[in-house]
Amino acid sequence: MKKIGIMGGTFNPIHNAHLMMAQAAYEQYHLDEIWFMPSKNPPHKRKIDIVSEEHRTRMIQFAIDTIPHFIFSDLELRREGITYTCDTMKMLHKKYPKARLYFIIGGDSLAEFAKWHLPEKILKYCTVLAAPRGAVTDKHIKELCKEQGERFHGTVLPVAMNHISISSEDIRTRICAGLSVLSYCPEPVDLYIKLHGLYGLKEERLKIKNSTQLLLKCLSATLRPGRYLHTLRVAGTAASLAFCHCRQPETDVSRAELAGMLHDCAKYYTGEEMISLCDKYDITLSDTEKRNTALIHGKLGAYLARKRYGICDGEICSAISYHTTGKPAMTVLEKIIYIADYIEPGRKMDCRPYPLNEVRKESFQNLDNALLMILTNTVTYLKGRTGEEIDELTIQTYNYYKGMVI
Ligand code: DGI
Ligand code: FE
Ligand code: FE
Repeated sequence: MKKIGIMGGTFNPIHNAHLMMAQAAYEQYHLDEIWFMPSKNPPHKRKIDIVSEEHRTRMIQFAIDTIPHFIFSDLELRREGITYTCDTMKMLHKKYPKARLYFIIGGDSLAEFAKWHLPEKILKYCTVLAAPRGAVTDKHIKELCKEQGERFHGTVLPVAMNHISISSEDIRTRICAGLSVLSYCPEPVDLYIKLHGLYGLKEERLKIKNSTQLLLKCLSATLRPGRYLHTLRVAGTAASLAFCHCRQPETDVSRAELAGMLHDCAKYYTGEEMISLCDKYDITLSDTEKRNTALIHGKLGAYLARKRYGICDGEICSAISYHTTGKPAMTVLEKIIYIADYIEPGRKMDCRPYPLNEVRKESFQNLDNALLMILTNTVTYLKGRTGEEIDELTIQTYNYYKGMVI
């Protein structure tokens, strides 16, 4: 029988005490998995600063990505209206009748259990595991578990762990006061907060200039793991193409590498977020871009490269900006990024009419020929997809290179 532990909460933001509590419950009760299940933002405005569901989701994912038995669950985020724990537990019980459910909470929450919505119903579907937290110390926790279990006719068991005084509220207060939270939450979460100026922090605080290591840390704290690995491969491929085609390999190889690393740096935002960020930063979007938000991440990425990562090299920024559509009369660096994105070794797609390996070979012979092969493939692919709108710039680029290559 599979034993699933559920960690609920706002995770505003997730921190090390959440992770330690989950791990302690996992070990002591031999659980198979722990599901981190953030709750929805309340529809009415509240006093405390709850950041968007997307931000909270991504911070949780970065905190647990490398731990195989910690799993992200968007079950509560996807549900309509107010979500009560008792309903979530009932739903899980119905969906997974063979699993045993454990709901993991802090002792401070257990002390308030009577105020929860239908505590008896919660205990009907799951066992509550409570860890020392807040005013409820390791000395009190056993007694409190027994008391609440008897009162609400269910099983409430203690999780033994050292009392850790980290809370999301502490973190928000420290950030607002400009203090470090590095020992309070995993490093990627700390970086994510800084990069997005969450909890009252000024976004401008983080200026990164040419420090590759820090840049990579920031990218891996914002991009999903697969996308991050893709950007590393594009950077490597772009560097190789620069070796092959650039006149000044000493400088151009590292510029190509940097542009490759950053080309998808805005790719993690949802379409809605991208539209609202472009509005905020005065980036003009065409109607086609508003309808097909997959086209926006180049423009927004170029903005982030400049403002967030301090890249002043205009050609690197324009290579990022045009990497999805291309544009007529591209510079060598712009071509290299466009091509590297398509041919990087992780790409496995079935390309027509030009197979990927042919495009790869041609890329190291003649950039314009390779470009036309990719554009032909892309236009063919987009035409074959019903309802897919081809961007005006993609068409212009295709026509331009079709006219150029004999
Ligand atoms: O960001 P990547 O996935 O690495 O690659 P990309 O920047 O080339 O983006 C690929 C996406 O962009 C893919 O979903 C297809 C889409 N795309 C590219 N050109 C056009 C396009 N979508 C539309 N609607 N029109 C285009 O002209
Ligand atoms: Fe892209
Ligand atoms: Fe890409």
